[in-house]
Amino acid sequence: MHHVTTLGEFIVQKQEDFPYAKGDLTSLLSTIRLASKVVNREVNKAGLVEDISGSSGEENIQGEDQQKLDIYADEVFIAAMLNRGEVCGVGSEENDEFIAFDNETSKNGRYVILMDPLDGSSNIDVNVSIGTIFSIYRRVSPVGEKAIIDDFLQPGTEQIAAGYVIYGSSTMLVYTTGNGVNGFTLDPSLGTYCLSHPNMRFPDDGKIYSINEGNYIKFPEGVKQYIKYCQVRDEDTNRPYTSRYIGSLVADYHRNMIKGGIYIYPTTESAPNGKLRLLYENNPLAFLAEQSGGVATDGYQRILTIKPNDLHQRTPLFIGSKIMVAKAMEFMKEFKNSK
Ligand code: P6P
Repeated sequence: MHHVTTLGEFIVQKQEDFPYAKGDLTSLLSTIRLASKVVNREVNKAGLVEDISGSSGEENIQGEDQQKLDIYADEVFIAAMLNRGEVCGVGSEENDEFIAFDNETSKNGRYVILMDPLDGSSNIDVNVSIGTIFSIYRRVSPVGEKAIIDDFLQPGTEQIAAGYVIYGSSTMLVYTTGNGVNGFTLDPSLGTYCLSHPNMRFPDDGKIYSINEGNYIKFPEGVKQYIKYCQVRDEDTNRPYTSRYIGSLVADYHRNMIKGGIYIYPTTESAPNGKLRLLYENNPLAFLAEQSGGVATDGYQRILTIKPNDLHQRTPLFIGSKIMVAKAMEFMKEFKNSK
C-alpha cells in the first residue's frame, strides 16, 4: 500500500516554512481540520435530521435567510477556535460584529480568523455542494489584549493562510499558507484528510465561464461584452465557451481551479457593489487563486490590495484562469464609461 500523506503529517512537514510560528499556526490549521469534520458530519445528514435542515427563520446582517446549518457551522468553528488559544478573535459572515475572545489564553492568541462558515447554504435542501471559506491573519493589536476591529480590516495581502472545505461528492479541504495550494480529500472510513491534489495549479486558460446571467440586463457593459465574447464561435480561441453556474461559490471556484475557467459576480441592480463579501469570500479565494497561478480582481484592481473599511464590505469578483480574467478586464476597461 503506497504511503498516503495525511493533512496532519503535511501540516507538520510544512511547519518549517514558518520558523517564527512556534507551532501555533500548525495547531490552528489542525483546529480547522477538526471543526470541518464536525460540520461535515451534520451536512451529510441534512435532510435526514429535521432539526438541522431548512431555514432558521432568522436573517443575517446580509439580509439573507439563515439556514439552521449556517448557524450550526458558525457555532462549531467559533467554539473550536475559542478552546484552542491561538486565536484572539473571529469575524464571520453570519455575525453582525466580530467576536473578541475575552479569556486570558485567547487574548494571548496571535491570529484572527475571518470566515464564511457555510457558503451556498441555500443549496443544502437540494443536495448541491456547499463550502466553508476561511482566512487567517496575524493580529495587529498588542498580544494580551482583546482583538480590535483593525485586526480584521487588513488587506488580503496580509493573509498568512486561507482555504475552503467543499462538502460535495467527497469532502475536500484545500488551503494555502503562501507556498502553493494543496488539496486533501476526507477518507470517511478513516475520518482522515489525505493529500489527493498536491500543488494545485489554476490552468492559464479555460473554456468555462460562471455567471448568473439572470442579472444580465443590469450588468456593466463590459460584462455584457465579455459574455458575448464567450459565446462567439472562434476555433483559434476554443470558443464558444461553456456556461457552468452552480450558484455555490466554492463549488464553482473549485471546478474552475481544476478544469480552468472564470467566475464573475459583477455589480447588479440588487447588488450595486457586488454580492460577495471581500473579507469572507473574495480575499481567501483570491489568495488561493494567486497561489495556484490564477488571478482575482474586482474587474479593475487586484482583490488582495483592496483596503477594507467595513467588516461586511462587498466587491465585485472576477476570479480564475489568468488569460480569461485578463480578457474580461480588457472589456471592463474598454466599456468602463458605457451605460
Ligand atoms: P446568486 C451563495 O449565496 C453565494 O454567496 C455564492 O455561494 C454563490 O456563488 C452566489 O451567492 C449565488 O448568488 O445571486 O447568483 O444566486
